Amino acid sequence: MVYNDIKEVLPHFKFKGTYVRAAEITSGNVNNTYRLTYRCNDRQLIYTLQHINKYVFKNPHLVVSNIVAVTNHIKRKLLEQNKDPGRKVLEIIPTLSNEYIHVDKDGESWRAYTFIDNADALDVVNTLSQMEEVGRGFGSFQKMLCDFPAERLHETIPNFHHSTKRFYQFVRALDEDRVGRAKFVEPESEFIFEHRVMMGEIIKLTEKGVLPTRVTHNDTKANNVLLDSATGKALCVIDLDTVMPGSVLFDYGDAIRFGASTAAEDEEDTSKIKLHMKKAEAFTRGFIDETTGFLSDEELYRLPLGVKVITCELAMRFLTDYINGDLYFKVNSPVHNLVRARAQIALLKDIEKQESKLQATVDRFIKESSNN
Ligand code: GN1
Ligand code: MG
Repeated sequence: MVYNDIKEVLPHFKFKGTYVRAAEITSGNVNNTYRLTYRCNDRQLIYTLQHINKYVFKNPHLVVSNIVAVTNHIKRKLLEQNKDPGRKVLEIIPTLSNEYIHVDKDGESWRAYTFIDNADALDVVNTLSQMEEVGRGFGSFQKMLCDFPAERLHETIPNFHHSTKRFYQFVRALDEDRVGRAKFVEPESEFIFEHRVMMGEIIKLTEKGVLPTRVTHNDTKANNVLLDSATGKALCVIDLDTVMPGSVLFDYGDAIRFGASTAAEDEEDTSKIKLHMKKAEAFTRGFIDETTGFLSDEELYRLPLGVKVITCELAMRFLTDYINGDLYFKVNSPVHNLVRARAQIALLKDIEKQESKLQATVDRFIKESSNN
């Protein structure tokens, strides 16, 4: 089944050896991803192939151009530090015509990576040491890119984390009510309206120049850091599609939102959804350890704001997509986006309850790491 979907695409890439099998990886909400196995001189080679969602990424060539720029920069840094970039940075497989994207006969875009083997991408973070490593992974990603001029990157999804513009998109969706779902989302919509000022704070501080714009990952879910299966240490940051200019507060916030929640992003039973403070603490330790020295105090002390803003923004994005009839995120049922939105709202309510504890944790690690 999977092979039939991709068989015309495979010969266009410079994969080594002969094709053995393909399996779909279903964890992403936007692109379709396949794990490919090839055999070359008795060795097994694994690749990742992705079909890029055109509705989300209007210009896939700009997406890969950002990825190439960023991965080359990281590779150069690793070599300067005498480190082997082999398993520490993604490598794109070119097409036979030396492009990074293959456009098929239907105009669909595809790209491929080498697969980093013996590494785990955690959908659920079980232990505190894993969570600390995820923090180190995203922190060192920031560190390696802290001297990369953000303005060189394309804004591949304009206003991706512009929470205020996203709020206007949400209001427009409610007004248009294309599929008649607005009547089902009154309490959730009220929650978003009540939080609109808080949601605009990062944008406001950035516009005022209090917060800098730097290269950010913008999708810092725990499963976007690969951990070495043997040592448990952070190896490599993946899913670089949304690497763009942005605020570090979103990267910190999104990682806590996803990795330090006691339940899945689409948990139906909202009573199960809380902020797991110990996991938040573990992530913060790893992240701050890697990022003090180049993040400003204005950024460091405001990291907890990122957790609130991104959780609210994502609740609103899921709700907007539900109202629009599920155009953006992949769904497994007609209420999937609504369930996701409710889960994010439940999480935000608990984050608000534990906000001062989270702030105290962040303050403590900033002080500890500046004393070292
Ligand atoms: C999407 O497809 P995935 O899982 O990499 C989305 C993120 C959301 C995330 C929520 C380009 O990411 O912004 O935070 O779902 N990516 C895009 O799970 O919109
Ligand atoms: Mg992503």
